[in-house]
Amino acid sequence: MGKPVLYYATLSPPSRAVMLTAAALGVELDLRPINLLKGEHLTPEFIKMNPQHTIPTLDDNGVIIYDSHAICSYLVGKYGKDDKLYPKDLAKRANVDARLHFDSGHLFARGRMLFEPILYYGSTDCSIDKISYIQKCWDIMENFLKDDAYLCGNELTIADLCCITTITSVDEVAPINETKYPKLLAWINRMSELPYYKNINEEGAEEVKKLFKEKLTENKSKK
Ligand SMILES: N[C@@H](CCC(=O)N[C@@H](CS)C(=O)NCC(=O)O)C(=O)O
Repeated sequence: MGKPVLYYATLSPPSRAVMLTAAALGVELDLRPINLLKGEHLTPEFIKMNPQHTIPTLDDNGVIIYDSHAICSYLVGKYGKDDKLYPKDLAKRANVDARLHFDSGHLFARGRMLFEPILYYGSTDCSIDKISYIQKCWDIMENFLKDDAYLCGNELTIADLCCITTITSVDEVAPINETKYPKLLAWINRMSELPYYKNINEEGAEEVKKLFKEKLTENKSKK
């Protein structure tokens, strides 16, 4: 059996979430970079594999999975020595699933509404409405955290690994107020102390922030 192949980009938060999960599990991936700006995800071969043409896409010896959240839960089920990152207990699992859907449906979705038109379609729309819509997530996350270390209690789960990559990609354009969100900021610091965090998340998050600023300036200069 070969290593699971991951089609990814470091600037993609969901790709980094899968890489963090693999690192937490000690699973080695065969990493295949995809350049979204060059449209490498839109080739007929890629679309045949993933009709949604998104990264990350996993090919685990013929098992094709797309959507980072589905990939992360698959990796824990298939390669985890235990179920801590994605508990089998139904109530605990439902809680983790709820946070994963929060990432998909709220956090990442709102970030994407702001980022994608600027990165790919020449837009200059960095309106306060889009920014404050992202920041509404900070209220919700502050409440998720209660007095716990992680988003689903005191055990790290894939919900943390998925949300952290999104939040650290958008927190410059949608800043997190220190006074209003101390628990959220403490959680971000806690996540940044994971041994595999720096290599996998930090550079990619900086890369997407830089690209966002460059594209916004470039798009504005063309108007
Ligand atoms: N919910 C998906 C979102 C994946 C996604 O939208 N990825 C972006 C890059 S961050 C992408 O591939 N965009 C290209 C496209 O949608 O055509 C996941 O978690 O994997």
